[in-house]
Amino acid sequence: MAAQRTFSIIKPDATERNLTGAINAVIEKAGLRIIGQRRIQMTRAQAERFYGVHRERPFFGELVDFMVSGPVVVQVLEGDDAVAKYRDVMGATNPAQAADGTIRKLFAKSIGENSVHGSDSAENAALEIAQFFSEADIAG
Ligand code: FUP
Repeated sequence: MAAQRTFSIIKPDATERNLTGAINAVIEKAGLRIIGQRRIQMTRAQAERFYGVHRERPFFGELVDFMVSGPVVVQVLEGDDAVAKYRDVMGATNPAQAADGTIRKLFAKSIGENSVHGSDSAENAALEIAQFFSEADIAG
């Protein structure tokens, strides 16, 4: 399979515990390349747009509050089958159900404070990357 891109966020619960490097080590060990990376304080408008698909869900308010509660690291990852591979590396949304060795099993605190985001399809990856990166800030 040709190299594919996916979008990742290292979330506030992880940056707060100084885990960016530890998470990046798991990403790189899995064979994914970090080809774009920026540490930002997300605005409420950015978080609401990013998680707009969940707007009607009961946890939406808490999710947005959490995503703006501290800095995040937005990333573009590249590799063979990157979307599916990163979903595997992340583990299940709920860390109690995540497989051994996954980022969420290793680091997540709860279903809400679950350390990382990864795109769920190539189409969404392209949209999510475009929300946070220009091509000039990505070098593969
Ligand atoms: P994932 O794709 O694994 O990040 O999971 P979802 O897209 O289903 O959920 C997005 C985020 O919403 C999760 F990372 C955390 C939050 N969430 C909750 O807080 N409670 C839930 O019951 C489900 C999701």
